[in-house]
Amino acid sequence: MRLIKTEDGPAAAIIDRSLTLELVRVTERAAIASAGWRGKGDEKAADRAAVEAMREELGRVRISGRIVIGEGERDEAPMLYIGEDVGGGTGPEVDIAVDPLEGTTLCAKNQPDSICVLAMAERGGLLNAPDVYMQKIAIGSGYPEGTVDLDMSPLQNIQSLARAKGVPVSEITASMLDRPRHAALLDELRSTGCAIKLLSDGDIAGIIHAVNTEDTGIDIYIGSGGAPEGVLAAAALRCIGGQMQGRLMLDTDEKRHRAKRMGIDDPGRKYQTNELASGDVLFAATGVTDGTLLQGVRYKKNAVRTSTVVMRSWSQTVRWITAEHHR
Ligand code: VTB
Repeated sequence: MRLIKTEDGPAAAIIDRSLTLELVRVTERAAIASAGWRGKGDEKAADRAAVEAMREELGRVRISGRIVIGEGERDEAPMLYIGEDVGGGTGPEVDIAVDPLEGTTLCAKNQPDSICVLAMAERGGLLNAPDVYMQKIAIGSGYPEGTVDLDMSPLQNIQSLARAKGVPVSEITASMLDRPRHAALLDELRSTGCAIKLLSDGDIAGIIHAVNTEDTGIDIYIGSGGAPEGVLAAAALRCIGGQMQGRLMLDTDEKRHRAKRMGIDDPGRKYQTNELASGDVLFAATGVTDGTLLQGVRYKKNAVRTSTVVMRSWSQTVRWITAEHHR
């Protein structure tokens, strides 16, 4: 992955850079814990292991952290629930978004791109998104602003992207989650003649892949996935560049009320990358299963090896860290 300057330029470095390595410890620990459940067909156990490990390790980090994207609301999640205070309690006040095990099904089936993910931002920097679907669209950097837009049709988006890239539509590859709710979108995309990569799960990795076209061959991510995953993907894009838009799908009164309680006044708002994750942002992900983004946890005789990517928006540094943890 190349180092790309984001359009809005670096924000002030509010978060101490030494925290980047602390975050790596947290996602590494969660990945090792959930890897024990890889390929064992038990999604819940894999997720629980990641959550417990992540929470324990976060407790050692010198931050006054608050979970804004987590395992759910207080009454539905015992740990890493929205609003929970995490961290050692001293140090900077930061907001934390976690997906302790992104792609629980991928982990349970030992399929590619199950990852443990965490983002940190200065207080107020991450959209407090309810656990609803979000419409998402993302492309790499280097295209004019507005090349794609959630308010354009899939056909218009693909044609506009192909024009901007200078290739025929048939040479564009889009990726999206393979879901029945995407049937109409899939038909429309097929009618454009572009290629489509269907993902069984994991749209954080899916969006990162779409902005990293040179390595993956994927030009655009499109479709709906979890809103929490949308905020985490935006945090990564603040560090590596690319354009993303997201819009919460608040199609019932219950969802609109839930969003309002979380401070969302305009249910139809279209968010840009830097409105989903603003200011100084750190992002870390460790591979659980082998994937295109990261290698999974590997067991060796006396050690366990992990692969992590950690990024920082202020410097736009992207570090790939392979670690050997002695047993
Ligand atoms: C995505 C994907 C996740 O949920 O956000 C998706 O990133 C959205 O929900 O890995 P549906 O599964 O209902 O489409 C996951 O697939 C699983 O949490």
